[in-house]
Amino acid sequence: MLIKRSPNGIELPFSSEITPREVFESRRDFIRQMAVGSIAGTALFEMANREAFSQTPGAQKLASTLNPAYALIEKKTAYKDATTYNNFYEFGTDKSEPAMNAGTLKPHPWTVTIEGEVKKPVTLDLDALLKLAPLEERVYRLRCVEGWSMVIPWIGYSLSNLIKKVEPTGNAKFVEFITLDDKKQMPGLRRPVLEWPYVEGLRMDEAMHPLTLLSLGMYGEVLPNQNGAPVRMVLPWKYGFKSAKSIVKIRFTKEQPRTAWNIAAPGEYGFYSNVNPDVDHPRWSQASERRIGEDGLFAKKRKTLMFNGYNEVASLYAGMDLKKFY
Ligand SMILES: Nc1nc2c(c(=O)[nH]1)N[C@H]1C(S)=C(S)[C@@H](COP(=O)(O)O)O[C@H]1N2
Ligand SMILES: [Mo]
Repeated sequence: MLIKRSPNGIELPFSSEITPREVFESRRDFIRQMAVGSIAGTALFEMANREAFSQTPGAQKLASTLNPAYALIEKKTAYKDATTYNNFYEFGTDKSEPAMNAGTLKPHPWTVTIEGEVKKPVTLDLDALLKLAPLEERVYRLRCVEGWSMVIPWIGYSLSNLIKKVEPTGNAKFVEFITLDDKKQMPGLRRPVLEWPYVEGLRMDEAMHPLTLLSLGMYGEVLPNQNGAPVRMVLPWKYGFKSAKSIVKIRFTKEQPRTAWNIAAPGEYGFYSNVNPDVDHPRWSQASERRIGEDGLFAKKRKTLMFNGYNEVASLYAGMDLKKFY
């Protein structure tokens, strides 16, 4: 991986290299694609897709019901890729580091404190979070600002379920998501890569949108540590960094929250950060992406879609200049 220095001197990753492992896996995928293409059978597609489900031995299963309204019909990213190619800077800045280092995270016991502009502030433990609303499986596309994407079967429910329970006051205009800040559990916090803790935020109407997922699991199991155990956000129409992991606090505010990446490089990462192929990152194009698992000599880049293909959110931004509010 190349490390590029941003104007303010912070090291930012720049993903472009194809690793030997990726080349090897792409060959396997290529052979599989040939087979699917020549026989063109649904059964074969299903067989190939089932390979995505080889989870962590001994991990806790999490029952859920597939929500057909959010079941993207695209080949799911292999579990192996989704759990070994991660951005989670609290465990290191290399894609492979979270999987190697996140064993020190203790995802239970765990509590999430909901505070700020709400009539009913509360601290919920994991059990309360799991029981707050029926668990759904939703297959979402996740697009990283670095130019790659995955398709992941998440487990969780709309954040709106939780928001309604705490009864926001009329002053609540934004929601802030705050990640755990414990050097003992997260060795990466010792390095000043970002301003810690990792903080993200949404406007209230974005937070209330049914797509906005509070996630407690993926691939039929509780979240692996490297994917943000035990609870994280998943915002499929925004760049991946908006989806904060390992959340301990949700705060309702009057003012737009400061966010970790906006603080680090305001000219590169805005508050909204909606996936937008027409607004390039200052240092690279956002017009296309590579799907993890397809990166090979024969794999074509995919066109990035406005709002990552989730057009149902477009009305949230009616009348806004999305070049200005990037
Ligand atoms: N706390 C925290 N949350 C985070 C990050 C991080 O470094 N720290 N990285 C973000 C980025 S850049 C991406 S692309 C996604 C990756 O999620 P995944 O590893 O589950 O695919 O997590 C996001 N959430
Ligand atoms: Mo990302």
